[in-house]
Amino acid sequence: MIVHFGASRIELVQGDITQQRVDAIVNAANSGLLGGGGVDGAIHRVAGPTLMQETRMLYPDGCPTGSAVATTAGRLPAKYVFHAVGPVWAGGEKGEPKLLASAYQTCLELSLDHHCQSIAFPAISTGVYGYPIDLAAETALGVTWKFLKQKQHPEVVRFVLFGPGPYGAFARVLESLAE
Ligand code: AR6
Repeated sequence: MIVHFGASRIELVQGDITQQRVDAIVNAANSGLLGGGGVDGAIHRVAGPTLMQETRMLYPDGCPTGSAVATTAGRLPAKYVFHAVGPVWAGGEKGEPKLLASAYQTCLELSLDHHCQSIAFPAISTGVYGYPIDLAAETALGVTWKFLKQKQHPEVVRFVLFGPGPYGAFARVLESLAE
């Protein structure tokens, strides 16, 4: 599914984020930037060891929840990896929506700082961190919608959803925003 925004567009695809040919891909990291399973494991596996060397060297104190930091992308077919730290879902009353929104917002700002024309996001926090996919889709797409309306940049914001369930959840929200 593609929704156009003047010079920009939001794309939803099903697939593996490590295979995306975009300027920046976003990792769903932990605040220690220590690597792990899910998207994080897949990204580090494909990128190779330079990714971890770089995060250790540049960000020895990690990255706070609700923020993101940039590295190069090793062997991935992208220029940058933005390591974003989403919140662990704890019922929704612990500031999770705000933290998730700010993780996405920081990545979109990093894409401007690094002159990226295209960025690909996974559904941050919706795996190990347990964030309900429908609510995560509302936040992810809401932040992106507002950002593109204001900045008309980057040209492509792609959400790479892992399977039909997450894709359907994002598609329902994007359809309602585009109405
Ligand atoms: N491409 C796209 N999406 C994927 C892929 C992939 N290759 N693999 C999984 N997903 P998760 P979190 C989906 O658990 O919830 C790690 O251990 C997955 O189905 O990767 O933010 C980190 O080190 C889900 O919808 O990230 C942290 O400790 C979404 O990506 C912790 O997990 C996010 O799932 C972060 O947890």
